[in-house]
Amino acid sequence: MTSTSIIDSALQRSRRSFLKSGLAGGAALMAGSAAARAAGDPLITEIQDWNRYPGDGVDAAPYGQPSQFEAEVVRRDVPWLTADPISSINFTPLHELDGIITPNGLCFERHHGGKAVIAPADHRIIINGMVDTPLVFTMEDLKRFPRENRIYFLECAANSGMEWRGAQLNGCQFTHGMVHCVMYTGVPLRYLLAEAGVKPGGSWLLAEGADASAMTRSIPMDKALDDCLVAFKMNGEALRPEQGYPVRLVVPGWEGNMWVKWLRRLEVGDAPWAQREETSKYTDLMPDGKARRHTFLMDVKSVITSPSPQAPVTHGKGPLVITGLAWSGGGRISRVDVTIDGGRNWRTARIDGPSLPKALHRFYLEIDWDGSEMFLQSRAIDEDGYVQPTKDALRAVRGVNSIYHNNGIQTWQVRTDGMVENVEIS
Ligand SMILES: Nc1nc2c(c(=O)[nH]1)N[C@H]1C(S)=C(S)[C@@H](COP(=O)(O)O)O[C@H]1N2
Ligand SMILES: [Mo]
Repeated sequence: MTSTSIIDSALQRSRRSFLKSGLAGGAALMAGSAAARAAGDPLITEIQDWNRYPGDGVDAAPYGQPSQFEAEVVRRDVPWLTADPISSINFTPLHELDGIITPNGLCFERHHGGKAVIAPADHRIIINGMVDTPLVFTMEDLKRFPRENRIYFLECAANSGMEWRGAQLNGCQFTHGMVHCVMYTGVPLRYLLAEAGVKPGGSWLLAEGADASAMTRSIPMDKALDDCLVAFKMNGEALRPEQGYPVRLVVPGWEGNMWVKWLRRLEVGDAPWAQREETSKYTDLMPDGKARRHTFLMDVKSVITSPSPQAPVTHGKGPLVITGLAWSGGGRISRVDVTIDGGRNWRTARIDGPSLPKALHRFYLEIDWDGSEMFLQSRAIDEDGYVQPTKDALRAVRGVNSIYHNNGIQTWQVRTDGMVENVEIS
C-alpha cells in the first residue's frame, strides 16, 4: 500500500467509527506519516540530552513561567491604534489558546490612564449616595462577606471595532482579542449594598475606579442586585495588577467598560450620571446621526481561532481540526455552525468543555481537508435563539459609523498553501 492509500483507508475506517461512536479516531488518521517515523526517526531511536541529564530543581522557579518554547504566546498591541500606550489596548492571543479559560498573564488589557499600582492595605471602597449608612470597606472587610466563584467572559465593546468598514487586521488576536474568560472569586454586590441599605428610589449605581482615569460608569440597580460581583481573585490567585488589583467589578455579559477596575466608590442614585464613558464614548452612532446609549449587553458572537491568519495550516491536506470560541451576554451558547465554503453549507460544530452562561464556549469541527481554498466562518446561536448576524446584516441596521458592538460573522480565507487571511465575502 502507498502511504496515501494507507491514509485513505484510515480515513474511511475512522469515518465509519466516527459515525458509530461519535468520536474521531485521531491517531488512526495520521497512520501514514506516523508509521513512516516508526521506521527510524532519530528523535525516537536516539537518546536526547533532556533524557540523559537532570534538569532544574524545584527551587528554580518559585512562581512558574510558560515553557521557553512558548515565547510567541503573548499579548500584542497595535501601536497606530491609539496615540499613547497609557490609554490603549493589547490583545489576547486567542489563536494560541484552547479550552475556555484565559491564563491570567494573557488576558487583554484596556486602560484609560495606565495601570494603577495599589497596596491592598491602602485600598478602600466607599458606598455613598442614596443609602441609609455610608460605609467604607477595607480589603479585609470585603473578605468577611460570603463569596462566590463564577466563570465569565469580559469583552470590550470595541472588540472587532476596527472591522466595521471592511476586513482590516490580520489575525483573530487583533480582530477578536479584546475578550477573556476567567473564574472570579468575589462578593455579590448585593451583599455590600444591603449592608449600606439602598434608599427607596435608588435605581442606579455609579462605579468609580481609583486609577488616574477615575473610570466611572452608571449601572442599573437591577443588574447590580442580580449577578454583579466585587471580585478579588481570578483563576484562584489575586487579580493581576493589569486587571484591577486589588479589586474590580464584574458585570456579567455586559460591556467590559462597566467592569470598573481598582474599584474605589459605589454611589447610589436615582438616574444615570452621563459620564464621559457613557456619552462621548461607548455609545453607538446610528445612520440617522442619533446615538444609541446604554447598549450594555454583549450580543451573541463567535470566531474561529485556528486556522486563522496567525495560525495557518502547516500540515497539508487531510485531517484538520477547526476550533474557535463562542459567547453571548444573554446566557449559554446552544449551537455553533461552521462553514468551510463561505456560507453555502453549514455543519454543526461540537461544543466541548463546560457550557456556562455568559462564559466562553469552545467548539471544534474535525474535517478531512482536500487541500482546496476554503472560506471559514462560524455562526453562534444562544439559548434565547439569537443568531449571530452577518456583517452585511449588521451594517444594514447600524450603518458604518459605529465602533462598538460589532458581533458580525468573521471570514477567514484559507489558501491552498495553508496561509490564512482576513477577508469579507458578500
Ligand atoms: N478603573 C478602570 N476600569 C476599567 C478601565 C479603566 O481604564 N480604568 N477600562 C475598562 C475597559 S474599556 C475595559 S474593556 C475593561 C478591560 O478589562 P481588562 O483590562 O481586565 O481586560 O476594563 C474596564 N475597566
Ligand atoms: Mo473597553
